[in-house]
Amino acid sequence: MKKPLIGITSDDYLKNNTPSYNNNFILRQNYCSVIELAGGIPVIIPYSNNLIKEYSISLDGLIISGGNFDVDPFYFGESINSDKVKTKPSRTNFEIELTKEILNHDKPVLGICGGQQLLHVILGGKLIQHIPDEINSEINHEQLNPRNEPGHEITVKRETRLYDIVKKTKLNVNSAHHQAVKNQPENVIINAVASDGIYEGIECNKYKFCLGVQWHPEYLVNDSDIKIFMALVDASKN
Ligand SMILES: [Mn+2]
Repeated sequence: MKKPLIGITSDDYLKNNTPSYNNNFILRQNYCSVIELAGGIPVIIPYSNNLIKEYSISLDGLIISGGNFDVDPFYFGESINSDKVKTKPSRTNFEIELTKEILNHDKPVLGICGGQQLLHVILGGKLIQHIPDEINSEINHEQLNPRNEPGHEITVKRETRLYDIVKKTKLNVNSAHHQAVKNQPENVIINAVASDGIYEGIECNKYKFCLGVQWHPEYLVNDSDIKIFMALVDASKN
């Protein structure tokens, strides 16, 4: 049986912050190695708005990766309210258009960290623009220890897709985010929560497989993390 082709959106790296032929599309290796481990074929997706239709036809599933930037609050009807918000307009625009087209084909989508936040916005949700501005938390969601170690615990809600995948109500996860999902619009199910109330995962059962996690499971911090990628790969088989 053919292994499913899983696209992973890339980040951009502008050398000296100026557009030039030295620019790069980049992606951390473990996004790719976990897909290989889970039985899929990883492929890194460069941004080209001209190829969105072709990408959505060729790919069997999509990972929206994270990055050190934020979705422009314009997309959820707000203006920027924190100087900690950094945007990447061309990346966000491409990821929104690609994800919508993949969802139109009802192909599986997994949003990771900032990718989960983008997925939430596509599904009609809003984001907390900077957690410390809005929530008094005992948890530092930008953990200081390495990302291959846990940052905090989360509670997975029963009767969710995520629970079906991990079969546990408590997970120790890493945490590298200063924004978070803010609300629960129609069609969005919050499937995981931290002890301070910050939402740590979303899903939408309007689609075959539409899942977002606030942590970075590609670091395989706990035994359940690989199951998320196996579920994505499995759902991407036709
Ligand atoms: Mn967190």
